[in-house]
Amino acid sequence: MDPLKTKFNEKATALRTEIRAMLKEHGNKKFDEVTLKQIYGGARGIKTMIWETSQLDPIEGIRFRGYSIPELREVLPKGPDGKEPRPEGLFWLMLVGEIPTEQEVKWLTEQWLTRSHVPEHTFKVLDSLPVNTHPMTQFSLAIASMQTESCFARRYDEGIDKADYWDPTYEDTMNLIARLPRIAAYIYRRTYHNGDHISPDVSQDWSGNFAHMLGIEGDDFKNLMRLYLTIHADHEGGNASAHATHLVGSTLSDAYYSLAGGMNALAGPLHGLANQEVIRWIFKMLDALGTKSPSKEQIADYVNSTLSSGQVIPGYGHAVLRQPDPRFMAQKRFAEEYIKDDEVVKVVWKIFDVVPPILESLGKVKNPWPNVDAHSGALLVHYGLKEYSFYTVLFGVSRALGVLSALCWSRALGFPLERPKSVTTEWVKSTLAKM
Ligand code: FAM
Repeated sequence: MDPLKTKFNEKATALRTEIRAMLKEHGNKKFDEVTLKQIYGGARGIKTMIWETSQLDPIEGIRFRGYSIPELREVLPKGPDGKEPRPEGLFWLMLVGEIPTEQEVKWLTEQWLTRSHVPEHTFKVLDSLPVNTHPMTQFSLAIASMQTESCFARRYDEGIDKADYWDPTYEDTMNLIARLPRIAAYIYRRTYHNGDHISPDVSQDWSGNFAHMLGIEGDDFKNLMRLYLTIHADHEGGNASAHATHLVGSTLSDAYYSLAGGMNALAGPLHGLANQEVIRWIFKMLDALGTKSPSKEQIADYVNSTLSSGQVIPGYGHAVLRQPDPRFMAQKRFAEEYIKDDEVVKVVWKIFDVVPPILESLGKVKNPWPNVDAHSGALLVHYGLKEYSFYTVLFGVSRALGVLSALCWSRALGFPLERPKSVTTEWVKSTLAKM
């Protein structure tokens, strides 16, 4: 018996019935209007998708099933030393909308362990790539290569009933998430540690085992991984990795294809790749200034020179948020508690003082505050994970929890193929002429 699957099915059946009735009664009510600016402006803010697992408020930041990040830290079951939340618990919450018990989270950890076997050919695919292939390319290819194992694709071939799509999607989701730490660690060790791989430690939780396979021991790094893998998991449905996963999935491509699509979106510098860009930018700045402890004036000069060469300040700004990102604040809190004297961390905090007023003074940046990526690099570097081109893979392992639980909901609620309308500028001009 799979208690999570049973619970999910119960919740999904009830919500499906509720939505059907709601659509029957209110299906033609208006919920939004679209301006020309939004049509040309990346569809910012247009309400056009259902995403059950989390919702983003511009000021408060993300809430997962109603819980803010500080609240999650209180209520989710924690790692062995009781300090940081276990991402397994967040997955449970996102999938069924309930805070799991310690027992339920333990069950999930064990489930993922039993499902964690990576097919041999995936390692062969990875080993066939040049070792300097970007880790995100490796990650995306490894995920796609496991599509051979998709329960959904097999059941679809066999002629599955539409009403049951959610079931093999759930199985794919569980199997895929279970394998990601092994794949990510394999990529890390082959790329930066001469292929000196570390076997899983089945006595540990999902994050602890991941830290172990990366080759970074110590309880504090395991705690950092628990926090990191929790806070990066979901950011409602419109962000590029979530939306890409959703779009690919809406064609009934299985979880492997869908997640690979989402990871390709995460690999862009305006999205998940910003975490590598931030630390690269900081190290370039320290090099250029010739100091490990620059003054605020020196940082301000460097920020201005970055801006005047037409580049963005990585880790700052957001398409939705209009306050410091609570995910940034959660990492700052972690740094204050665990490593407050770290030199790079202190630089990150100085940048936090310096950058917002400068971006604000440009008069066009809608959010001058730091986002999730502004802090993570400094924490990782502290514990020895210095190879920053790997950072987006860590983000991806976490993001899979949100986008795949949302994919289960999309199949359970019977969401159709996504197909928004596009128009040409010619059409816009002729429509404007008639207005
Ligand atoms: N540095 C310099 N200029 C910035 C900026 C920044 N950090 N953030 C925004 N702007 C500029 C932006 O390029 C645009 O300029 P133009 O009109 O000349 O094209 C203008 O301000 C208005 O942009 P916006 O409406 O405030 O932001 P968008 O919604 O278009 O874009 C971001 C949002 C995140 C892509 C943008 O803030 C950015 O490029 N930030 C730096 C990259 C980054 O940190 N990305 C990670 C985002 C993170 F949350 C994630 O997805 N992991």
